[in-house]
Amino acid sequence: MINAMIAKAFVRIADLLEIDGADGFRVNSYRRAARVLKDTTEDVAVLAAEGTVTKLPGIGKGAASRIQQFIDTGKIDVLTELQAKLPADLPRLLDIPGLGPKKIAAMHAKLGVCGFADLKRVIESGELADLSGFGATSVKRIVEGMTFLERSAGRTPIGIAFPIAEALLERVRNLPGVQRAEIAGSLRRGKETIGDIDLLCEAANGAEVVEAFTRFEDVGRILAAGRTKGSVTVALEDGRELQIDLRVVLKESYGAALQYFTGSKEHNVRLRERAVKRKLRLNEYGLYEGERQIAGSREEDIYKQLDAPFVAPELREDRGEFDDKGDAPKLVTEADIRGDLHMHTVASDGKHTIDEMALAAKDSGYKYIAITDHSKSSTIANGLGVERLEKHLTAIREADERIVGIKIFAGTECDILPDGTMDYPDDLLAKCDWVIASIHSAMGKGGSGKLSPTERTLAAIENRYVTMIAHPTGRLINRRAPMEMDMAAIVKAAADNDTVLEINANWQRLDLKDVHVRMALAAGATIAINTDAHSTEGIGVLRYGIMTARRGGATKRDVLNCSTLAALEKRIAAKRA
Ligand code: DGT
Ligand code: CA
Ligand code: CA
Ligand code: ZN
Repeated sequence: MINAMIAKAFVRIADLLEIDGADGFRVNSYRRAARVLKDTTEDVAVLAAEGTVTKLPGIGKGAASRIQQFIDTGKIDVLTELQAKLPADLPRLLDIPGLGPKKIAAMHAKLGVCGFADLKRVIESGELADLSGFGATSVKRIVEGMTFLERSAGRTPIGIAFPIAEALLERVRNLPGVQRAEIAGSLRRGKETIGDIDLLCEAANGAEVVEAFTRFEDVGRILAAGRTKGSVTVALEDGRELQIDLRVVLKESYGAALQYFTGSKEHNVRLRERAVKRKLRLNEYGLYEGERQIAGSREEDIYKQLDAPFVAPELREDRGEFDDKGDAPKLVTEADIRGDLHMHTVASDGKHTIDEMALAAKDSGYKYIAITDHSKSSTIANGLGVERLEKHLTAIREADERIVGIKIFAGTECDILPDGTMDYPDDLLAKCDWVIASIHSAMGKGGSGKLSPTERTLAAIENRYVTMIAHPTGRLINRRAPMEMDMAAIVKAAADNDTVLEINANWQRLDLKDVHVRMALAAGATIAINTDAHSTEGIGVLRYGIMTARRGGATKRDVLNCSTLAALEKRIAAKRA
């Protein structure tokens, strides 16, 4: 649907208007219209064709004409004019976490800041801290935001890169002469963000394959095109470019090349050391004893000939993957998952009903789900007050009666408040089958009498009705740094109190992240891999959570939602007893 694109353009207009110092009423009308467009289930293109867009709340004649303009031309004049009017670098400051349009407007108007270079200058000179509305703490937060942005710059979240890579892979596989093809690089290792996409294929006619690859539609620029390698770019929705490398190799080198280009570089260094120790030579063409190739066509053979267990791609980070003497761990797979314990519906900020979510989950082969809408303090997410929650629990249980073949737990995603208490009283939590606790507000450090995120989380972990902590560190990949937390204390408390820690599979979160999963498992805590789906399509992000779990070394025994319904029910009861 075009709704999301128009909503994005409206948010952009609101941001730029605000930077430009426009009056608040005008700014807010764009923001409100954007929210309405995002929330409505009706296709705005259809409404526009019928001439009924203004029926939507908050969409007046002006907004309607801008929507029409976008549908007709893909552009909106107001936006084009604002972009021309403001210094080109100025809106980019919006990418800095913790820096909004109001502050940017002030530094532009009062200090003449036009972009990153100016911002750095007024920070160093102290002018920014002296500006009214800023101060030392606020400047410190901006500096942290800039550092965070620099570190994440240029890396693409896996959830954006993976679908692009899969579509290209499919087309490479269909090219004449191509025998087999796979995704390599950091994407095959399931890293949360990737620098570029690496594809590998086997074919004898390399030059032709590369040539055809560079002519795929969607290709932006061609960076290189030879007999064994092609590099191109594709444009991303946010205007950035993503690089794709395709390597073409012969049959006898395919496995060695797959191993080499999967990386990581650090893992490859360790593997090559093993080869050297055995007086062998390893490169992207094969494993050699003198001039004789002893492995190359199949990736497994490389590891076997080096007396190493086959290391799953997700573990190839030189984090001790060669230390285990016995068999490699049997990492969790998507097929092991039997249910989803974190899902939203239209009752709070989801798009689909209880029945729609349950049926979609059942179609995916799930045996159980938990419906967990937001609690009352999450007002922007339309969180449920006490009465609405009680009604909702009844509705979920009715749906559970009605729909056969899948168990639907009546749950809640309850906010952990700034004072460490839960957003609902214990007697209400006791009425839920499944209680998720999570932090959605006041994510700063705490201090001066306020509780820290660690203290709040520990309080929730110790609550006997809380079964799971969702997205424990609160980060948003490339957008918001994690809360500062004592993860060692949290994983230990989770293990001690039988409270589950979530891997939120949403690719913007992936929280817990890989190294935290490792810590949690080492401490003896149980994890769950959930989608936090806000729509039936949201169920599809599970794969990213699985890759993160595998990077953390998780087997199906470590993952609560791999257990049977009976075992799950026993576990929930045990914590409450
Ligand atoms: P990225 O793209 O930054 O997310 O990370 P990777 O791991 O995909 O790195 P990339 O695309 O530069 O190279 C793909 C793989 O190729 C890398 O994981 C290992 C291998 N490789 C590339 N250059 C070297 C190198 O100089 N030495 C070794 N040992 N391996 C390399
Ligand atoms: Ca790469
Ligand atoms: Ca690459
Ligand atoms: Zn949620």
